[in-house]
Amino acid sequence: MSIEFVLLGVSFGQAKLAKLRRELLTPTSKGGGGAGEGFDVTKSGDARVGLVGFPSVGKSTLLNKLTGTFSEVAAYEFTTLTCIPGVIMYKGAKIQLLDLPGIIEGAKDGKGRGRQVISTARTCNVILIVLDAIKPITHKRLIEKELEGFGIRLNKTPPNLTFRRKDKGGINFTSTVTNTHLDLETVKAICSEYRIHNADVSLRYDATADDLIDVIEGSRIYTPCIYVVNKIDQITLEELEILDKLPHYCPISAHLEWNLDGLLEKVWEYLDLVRIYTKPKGLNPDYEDPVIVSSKKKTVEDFCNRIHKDMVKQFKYALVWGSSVKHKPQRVGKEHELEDEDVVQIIKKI
Ligand SMILES: Nc1nc2c(ncn2[C@@H]2O[C@H](COP(=O)(O)OP(=O)(O)OP(=O)(O)O)[C@@H](O)[C@H]2O)c(=O)[nH]1
Ligand SMILES: [Mg+2]
Repeated sequence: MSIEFVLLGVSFGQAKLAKLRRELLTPTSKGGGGAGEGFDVTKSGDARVGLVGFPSVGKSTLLNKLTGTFSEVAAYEFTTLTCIPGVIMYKGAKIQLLDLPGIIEGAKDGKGRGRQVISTARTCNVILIVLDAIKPITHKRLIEKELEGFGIRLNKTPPNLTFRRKDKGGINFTSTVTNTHLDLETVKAICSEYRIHNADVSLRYDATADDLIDVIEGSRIYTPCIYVVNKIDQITLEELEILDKLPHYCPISAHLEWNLDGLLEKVWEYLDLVRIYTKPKGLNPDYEDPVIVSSKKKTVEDFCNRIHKDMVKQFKYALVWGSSVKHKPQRVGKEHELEDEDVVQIIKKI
């Protein structure tokens, strides 16, 4: 009995906290504060990658080395005061890299330019959390907390659970697996915190209270993240080996340009982009300038839309060469899913 009460207490607390966080993010009056507003930098290219970290970890140095763009570098903190975009051309894709001001603890609650930085991070396809190899590794968790508090979920997939509001019938809880975190009482407690008294909740895995809160609140963003540990020129080989155990990690020295190729390869992997080569009728495919689509939206229709918004209206069928098809070429419709490095020829209606 007492254990149940403790559990209930935890979930009450979590739900309350989550609600508080949301209220913090909601602007209190129109035009006031500008909460949730990022920096005014236009999205361009095929994907956007953001550099997030404490001051002086080497974000600007990294932007300069990777993109050739100039962003001021200095030994003092808060050198960068706004968002500076640069461009990386990689495997035919144009990747926008954003240098951002350093954030501090409490950034999500409005300290420094934190909110603007994190709002901009929300618009990125991949986030690079830059850490200083000579600073405590606990900094990793501090930065994660700031991003999480702003609704960004790092290297996570959306919770596989259904939450449906109803008009009546109370709270209904079903699960296809054994749950160690949630039971009917906890689910009811969380729902009541949001003044929800009628809903169906069904789980297909061992979800936590936080997972349920994420789904109830919505507006979560699921972003792949790489922990870039910079300044490895300052540590010993033994220390590097310990760092090596971190998941999603990439060691570099921006200043000495160590392992920047390794970092780009990892960024490419986490962006999970698909390159499609176009083949005009009677000509060779254009291998220099692929059309880039995301691996989540890679149908022939998505490909057409990347070229021109009206293209799909004239679409009759497509000929495809590559790993998504058996025959070379194969005739496909606009629902067909393409794979990396496929060659496509669009046949239009006459
Ligand atoms: N030893 C070493 N120093 C580095 C490296 N990268 C950057 N630095 C130094 O670290 C200091 C801070 O670098 P910046 O690139 O300005 O850092 P930042 O993260 O952009 O800092 P803010 O804009 O203040 O947030 C500078 O003195 C750099 O020369 C590296 O790989 N090794
Ligand atoms: Mg900087």
